[in-house]
Amino acid sequence: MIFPKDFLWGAATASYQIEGSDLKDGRGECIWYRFSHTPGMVVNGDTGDVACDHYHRYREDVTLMKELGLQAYRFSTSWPRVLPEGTGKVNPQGLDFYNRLVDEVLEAGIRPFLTLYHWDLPQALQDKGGWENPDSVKWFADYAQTMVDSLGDRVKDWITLNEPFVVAFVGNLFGAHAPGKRDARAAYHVAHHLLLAHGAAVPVIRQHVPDARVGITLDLGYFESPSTNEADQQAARREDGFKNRWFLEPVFNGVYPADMVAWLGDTLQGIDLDAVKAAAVPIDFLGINYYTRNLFVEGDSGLLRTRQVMAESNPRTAMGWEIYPDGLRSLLVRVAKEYAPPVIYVTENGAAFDDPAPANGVVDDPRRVAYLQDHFAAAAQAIEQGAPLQGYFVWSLLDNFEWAEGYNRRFGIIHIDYATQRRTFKQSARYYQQLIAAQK
Ligand code: IFM
Repeated sequence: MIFPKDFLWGAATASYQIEGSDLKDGRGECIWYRFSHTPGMVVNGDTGDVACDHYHRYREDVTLMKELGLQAYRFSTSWPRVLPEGTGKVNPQGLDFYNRLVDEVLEAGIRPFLTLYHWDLPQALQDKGGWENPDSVKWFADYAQTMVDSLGDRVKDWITLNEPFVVAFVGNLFGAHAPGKRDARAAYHVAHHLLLAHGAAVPVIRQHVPDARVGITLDLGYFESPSTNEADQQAARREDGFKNRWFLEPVFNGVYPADMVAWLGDTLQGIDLDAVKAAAVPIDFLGINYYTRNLFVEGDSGLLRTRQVMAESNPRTAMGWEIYPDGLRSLLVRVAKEYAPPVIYVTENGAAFDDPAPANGVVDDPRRVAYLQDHFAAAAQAIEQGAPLQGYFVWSLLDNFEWAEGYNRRFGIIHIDYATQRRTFKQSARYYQQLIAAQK
């Protein structure tokens, strides 16, 4: 595997998934606090109340990052920890935490990549309609300003949103994530305001941090149909429109994909579709999160009239996701060709497996090692084929709160014993450590 000399090797986390200390030190309630405390929403009734206790153990965690040899660390800030009501009065203890974290990361020689929104919307704003409310665009831009004012002198890599698809559709159409709605119209309004919020925040960041590099992270899928039947091919194309092009087209071209607009018809009622041109602000990089391939054929019900089918031959992760590294290669090359982002980072890639308990100071996770190896190789091929890929963030640094799956799914390269909060390197962490050292 050959990577460019200055390729960045990193790992990623997100605030609600690791920090814990919800409602402590002035932090306001977030939608995931409310959702996870609602019976039946998360497996085992798990919540992010304690998670990895990173809020108190961040120093130890940064030491582990340093030991791994990480060159970059992607994390997110919790909006309600900084602005408990979402707007207005700042919580100084919240800002202080992120200041200390950033200093610690820099001190370790690691480049911080800060994501402003990784799903923990202040509940106070959800009570006003959340992302369905057009005011959310301004709320987000103001929050961005608070963060750049405080950290912009040291943080130079900024990501506005993580996975707006999941925020809009898993949270508001499928109801599996906070705020738990099942309403297609609401979901498309949410997606629209997220795109406008991204467009509004980028100039705010640039204005306050002239040397900032700013991007957005999209979870892009690799969609195919196993059949050559025209209707099935169209079904896969619709899924691509739903998940990929609904965000790629606005961010790069300032328009919604015409085929999807025609398909969705009335569902989009009330949205000023032209306004999405405001999402097409120049960005310095595109973050791509890739995990799996999805196969679709024509179906007879649902908004998109598609039906997912399984590829029986390939192994799956504990999430039930097909392991398909070539989808990453293909996606990177396609996005480079069709949208020409100046730089791409894989801002998340990794896998959940049912790991054994630590034994003799290590966790044996050969399937995660193989998963990473194969996806790194696919990324190297994509670079050879012209993708401007300049860095890779493994998801995740630590086992953590996997949203509706709670602590039942482990994505970390570092194992967390939740009873003792003890951290143990998995074999995959050792593999990654050696790879980074060798690449250096
Ligand atoms: O844990 C999540 C992360 O928060 C967003 N991307 C996908 C990961 C695995 O499901």
